[in-house]
Amino acid sequence: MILFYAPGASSLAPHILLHATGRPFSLEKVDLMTKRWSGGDFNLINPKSYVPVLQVESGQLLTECSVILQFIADCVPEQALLPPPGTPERYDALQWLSFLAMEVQKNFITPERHGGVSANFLAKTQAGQHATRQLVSPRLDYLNQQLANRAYLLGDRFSAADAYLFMLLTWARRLAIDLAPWNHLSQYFAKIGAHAAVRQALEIEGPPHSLRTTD
Ligand SMILES: N[C@@H](CCC(=O)N[C@@H](CS)C(=O)NCC(=O)O)C(=O)O
Repeated sequence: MILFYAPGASSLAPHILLHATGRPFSLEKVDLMTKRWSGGDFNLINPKSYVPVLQVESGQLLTECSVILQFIADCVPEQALLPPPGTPERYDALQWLSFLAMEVQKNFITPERHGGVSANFLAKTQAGQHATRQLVSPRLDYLNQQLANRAYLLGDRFSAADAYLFMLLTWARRLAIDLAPWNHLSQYFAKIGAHAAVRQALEIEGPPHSLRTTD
C-alpha cells in the first residue's frame, strides 16, 4: 500500500493507522502548493487535488479520509481497529467518522485561498483563524462531553476514529486553540499522542507548514 500524504495534513490520520497495523506500507510526499510528487503531477493521482490518497495492492486509488481509514482497519480485522462491518457497533463507528469528517474537519478547512490554492488548508489570517475557532468550538464541546466517560471514542480501546480525532486536534493546536478548557479532550489528546503509532507518524512527517498570519 502507498499513502500519498503532506506533513500535518489529514493524511496524518491514515498514516497513524497504518503504523498501528504493523503491516508494511510506503509513503509518497505531495507538495500541496505545486501539486507535485516524485512521480509528477499529483492531480493525475487524485483529480480532486487533495490528500490523503491510498493506493492499495490492486492498484485502486482510494480517496476520502474516512473511507481510507475503514479500508486500513478492515485489512487487519483481528486488530479490531474498527468493529466488524454490518454490526451495530460498526454503524456507531461510522457516525463518528462522518461527524469528524463533516462537522469537525470541514469546519477547520478555511475558505481562504492563497495564490489560488488552499494548500495552506488552515486559516492564515487572524480573521480566518477567529472564524475557524467559532465554528469548531461547539464541536469540541460535544467531543469533550462524550469523552467524559470513555477512554477512547469507541469505548475502551484505540480505533481508527482516534487516529482521525488526534489529527484534528493537532490542527487545533496549530491554530493556537487552547484545549485546556476542554479538560477531557486535552487529556485525551495527550494520551493518544503517547501511542507508538502516533509518535512514529509524527516523527516521519516532521513539522507541518507554518501558519503565518497575514493581517
Ligand atoms: N474530503 C477530503 C478532504 C481532504 C482535504 O481537505 N485535504 C487537504 C489537506 S487536509 C488538502 O489536501 N488540500 C489541498 C488543497 O485543497 O489544495 C477527505 O475527507 O479526505
